[in-house]
Amino acid sequence: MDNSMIETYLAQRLDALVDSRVKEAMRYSLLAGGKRIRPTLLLEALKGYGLDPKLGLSLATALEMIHTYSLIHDDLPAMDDDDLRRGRPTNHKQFNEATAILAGDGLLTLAFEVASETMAEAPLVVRCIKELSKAAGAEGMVFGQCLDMFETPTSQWQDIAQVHHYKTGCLLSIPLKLAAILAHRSEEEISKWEQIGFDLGLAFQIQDDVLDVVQSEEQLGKSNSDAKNEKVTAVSILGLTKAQDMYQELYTRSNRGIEQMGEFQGQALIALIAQLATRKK
Ligand code: GRG
Repeated sequence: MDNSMIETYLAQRLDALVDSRVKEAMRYSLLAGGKRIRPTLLLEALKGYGLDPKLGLSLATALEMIHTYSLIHDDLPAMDDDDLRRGRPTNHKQFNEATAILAGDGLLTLAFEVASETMAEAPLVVRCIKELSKAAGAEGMVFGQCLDMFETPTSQWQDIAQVHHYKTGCLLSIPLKLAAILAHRSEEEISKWEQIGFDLGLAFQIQDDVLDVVQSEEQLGKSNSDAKNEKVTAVSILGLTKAQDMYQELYTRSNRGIEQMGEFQGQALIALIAQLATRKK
């Protein structure tokens, strides 16, 4: 994965802010070397449609800012209460809780300013911002986080899969959907991409549960608080082998969906998914 274009633009947009404590805290988490999967999916999907990835750079940057805000807030004592993220102390450990809340708020808000700078026709930009808001908000990722925190003392796989659909799936599905919107594809094709993204999101989350068990915190660069918080996970319900088989099958299903996507040139996206399927963190 060549993330250089994303890294450069993330830093550039952040550096444009007036200096402050909140800017420092935003920079601390945003430029801490995440995998940049969500923005990369968007740029690769645009390339598959023969479009210049620069068309999606603002939305890709916004997506990574939203993802980073969610990690900062998820790590807070009121949520998962974690100490380690992206190989560093979590934002509230490095600064304090109030600053971490503000850093998350600052990133979430900046994301929409940056998204509005997308160089496409205005109705298309408005549609993209609306879809991004829905994926991130109280019908999307925030809804998933709410289910996860307050509704999941369950051992039913379907309930857990529903949490993953919203909490992880929405933000992994939206880059593919946005690329199809920017490429002026039909509503039917946009929906197909959304479904491929949800399969990818579920695969990614089950794999995350597996990695939490088979890798150490040092290898992952983040705390594993699931056991401490008595979270039910794919591994605790399905067992390690079944969970591994399930995420591989979901990645394969995503690839099949991409191959069936008409004129779309899917090789690079499929190669990216192959990298995801063998990731170690
Ligand atoms: C606080 C509104 C709110 C939401 C939090 C993202 C999230 C929702 C919680 C983080 C914990 C978690 C396990 C989420 C599932 C998604 C996931 C696996 C996130 C980690 O994403 P990576 O692996 O992280 O892409 P990097 O650091 O590489 O960007």
